[in-house]
Amino acid sequence: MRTAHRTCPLCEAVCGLRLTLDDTGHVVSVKGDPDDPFSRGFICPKGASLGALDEDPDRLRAPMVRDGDGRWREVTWEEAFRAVERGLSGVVEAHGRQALAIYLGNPNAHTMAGALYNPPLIKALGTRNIFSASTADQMPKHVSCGLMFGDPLAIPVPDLDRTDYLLMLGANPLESNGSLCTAPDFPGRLKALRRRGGRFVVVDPRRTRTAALADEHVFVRPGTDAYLLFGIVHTLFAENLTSVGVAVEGLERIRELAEEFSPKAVAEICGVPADVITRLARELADAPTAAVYARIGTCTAEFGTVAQWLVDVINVLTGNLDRPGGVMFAKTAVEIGRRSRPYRTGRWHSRVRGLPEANGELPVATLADEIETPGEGQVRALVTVAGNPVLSAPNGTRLDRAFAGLEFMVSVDPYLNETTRHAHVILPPPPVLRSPHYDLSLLFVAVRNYARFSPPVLPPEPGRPSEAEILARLAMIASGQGADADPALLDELILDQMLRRAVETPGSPVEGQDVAELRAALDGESGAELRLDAMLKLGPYGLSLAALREHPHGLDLGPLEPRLPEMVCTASGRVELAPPQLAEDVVRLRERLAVPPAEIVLIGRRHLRSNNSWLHNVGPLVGGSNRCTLQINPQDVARLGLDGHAVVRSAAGELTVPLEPTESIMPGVVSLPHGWGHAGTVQRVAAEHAGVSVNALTDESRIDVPSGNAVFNGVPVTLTPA
Ligand SMILES: Nc1nc2c(c(=O)[nH]1)N[C@H]1C(S)=C(S)[C@@H](COP(=O)(O)OP(=O)(O)OC[C@H]3O[C@@H](n4cnc5c(=O)[nH]c(N)nc54)[C@H](O)[C@@H]3O)O[C@H]1N2
Ligand SMILES: Nc1nc2c(c(=O)[nH]1)N[C@H]1C(S)=C(S)[C@@H](COP(=O)(O)OP(=O)(O)OC[C@H]3O[C@@H](n4cnc5c(=O)[nH]c(N)nc54)[C@H](O)[C@@H]3O)O[C@H]1N2
Ligand code: SF4
Ligand SMILES: [Mo]
Repeated sequence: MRTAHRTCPLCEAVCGLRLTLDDTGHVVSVKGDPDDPFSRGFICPKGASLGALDEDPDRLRAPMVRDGDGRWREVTWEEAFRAVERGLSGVVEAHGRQALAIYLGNPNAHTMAGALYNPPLIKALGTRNIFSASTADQMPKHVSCGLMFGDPLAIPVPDLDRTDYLLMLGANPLESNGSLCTAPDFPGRLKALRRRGGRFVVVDPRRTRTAALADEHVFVRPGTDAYLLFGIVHTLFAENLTSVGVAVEGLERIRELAEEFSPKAVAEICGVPADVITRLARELADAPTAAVYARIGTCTAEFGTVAQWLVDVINVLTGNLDRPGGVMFAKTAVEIGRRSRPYRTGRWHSRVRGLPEANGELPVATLADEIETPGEGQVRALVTVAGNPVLSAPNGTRLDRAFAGLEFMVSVDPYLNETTRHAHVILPPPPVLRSPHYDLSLLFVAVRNYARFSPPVLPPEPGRPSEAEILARLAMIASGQGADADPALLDELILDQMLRRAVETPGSPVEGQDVAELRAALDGESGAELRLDAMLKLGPYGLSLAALREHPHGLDLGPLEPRLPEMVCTASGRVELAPPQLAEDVVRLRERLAVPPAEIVLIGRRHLRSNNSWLHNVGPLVGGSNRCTLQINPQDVARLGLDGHAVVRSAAGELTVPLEPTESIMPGVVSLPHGWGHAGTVQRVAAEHAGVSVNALTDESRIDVPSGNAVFNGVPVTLTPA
């Protein structure tokens, strides 16, 4: 028996784990790591199942190729990469690079490989057809922060451990463990907030476990957070409650924009009494410190970007941006230089629907259009990395059909699933415990500054490439260097560029030094580790891989500290309270006020033991409360004469679903979790708990306009007896 320590890669909470393994490498137990200064021993059932997940017999262990007759065959890595080379180069030669597309899924945010090797892969593909789960998730926050602060990665997080008042909308961290707010043991931190006399208010159309823990729960009609938040902004101005503490632009303009959205004017559409909205505004202004935080329920909605913008407008107006106890910016150990050019969107547009690019991506809501619509630039080949858009994207049913018509598809994924079954080649990454780990993508939204490197717990399997190598080889194939090119060359090229830039940057810790000497001093077992070492050495704390290896439980880098004006890179140099692009979208918000609301709308749901679409093949995580049921208020069950099951119809499709009547959901709202609807027999456990895919109902034609984000919450539906 031996003990090993590692960060959990399954959700954004980055918990430290303590694993016990036997001498065959089998994981005997997984516990929370009590010595991790950030997570302090916290663990959830998913982390505890990491061993079972890695040892799942249905995980792919060798690359797979699908032959003309539709049969899958295990092949060698060399054969697989050559098949990719043939597939991609065939499409590029016949149709050019704009016929290529890539989709990056959520786990890329949790792997070093995803963070380090997707950027060169995207570059090598040379296409503008770049899609990811971000436009089914947090793109509204990137766009609002990009336009307000000048940088889409300048995302302030609630200072959870010090705030006196937390207003949380559209998030359920007791199930999700938090998002765009990296806070291991989020539940414990919320309880601590209340214990120290703070106040915690949750706004959600469902009385969730998080709402049950709060001082107050406010029911809101799905999709109407932007109105509610405008009602708060209106009140702050009307009652002279503003106390702006940072340099801003557009104060008068935001006051004007809020004028028509008085609490009285928005109460009906939100389903929230006007006096509650007024009181929330007063409480936020009166609290010694306060933070407004909004997540998936607010982002993946028709006015996601406007709502996310107003969240930070309120944080600014109440004097809470960039101060302890308010909302603050983390400083990661790998932050190298700040952005200098102000952010903008729409540098190019999608071919079919003309939707603007944001963060270099196009909305996943238009991926099917790009594949199905003939013409110059039609997508004919797709690369997916760690994604399952057939279950996770709006109108996944249509994507399912569209993928079947692709000329070539390659997926980097450990499973043969609803999406990867359309691939011609599947390249499986090694198990989690055979990969090194550092959270390059999550710590910039952590509630404390922190760093932790986890070396692989188990050695690599002979002859099996790491995920970093798989992605590097794909990049080299895409750039025309062929299936046999050495991935180390890509690392050397990137390291050389990184170091060269650093020695030429005035004020950098290595300004004027010799690139070759710096390169020789780098440490790491792989290209990915060498690159991490370089980033740590160039980063603001002057760390290194060696320094982090000395802290196997993680290194606490202290509480968040004020970071303005450094974080702001707008053209004005100030925080923009009323960016024209967002002010423009208020027109759409105003127009919507006049449209009668749908009788019943659909929202999503997450379960603690689930993780989007891909943990349903792990026995201990399915069954019990983690089931694909439609939550519905008993009043609606009676009114519609339903019993047992119902047929749910939307503009996009229809499903028959089992009902779960519960008082915890508002009348007029129904909730179905996403990530279900498992097809096929390769994932044996998941097949027994197949469920249905809510994204057969979500409508890809409706998006949040400024960000192009999918609308998953507030989807109009009708219900009839099954
Ligand atoms: N209706 C509705 N739809 C939603 C949402 C919702 O709330 N409601 N939420 C949205 C959100 S927030 C997100 S992030 C998206 C997620 O959308 P996706 O990322 O497309 O979907 P996942 O289910 O996370 O799929 C992850 C895939 O990665 C694979 N995988 C797991 N680990 C690894 C790894 O280490 N390497 C590689 N290469 N592959 C790996 C899994 O097998 C799986 O195929 O779904 C969105 N869809
Ligand atoms: N256990 C588990 N953990 C996860 C995941 C998972 O699938 N399972 N997925 C991970 C991912 S990819 C992400 S992005 C995060 C997401 O983390 P969270 O943002 O916390 O996501 P949810 O748990 O879906 O909570 C969203 C809440 O919004 C509410 N809601 C729906 N519509 C509205 C609305 O219009 N207004 C308001 N105010 N509320 C609304 C829903 O009822 C729900 O309670 O979770 C991550 N962690
Ligand atoms: S909360 Fe998230 S990071 Fe922590 S153990 Fe659970 S899945 Fe892993
Ligand atoms: Mo997500």
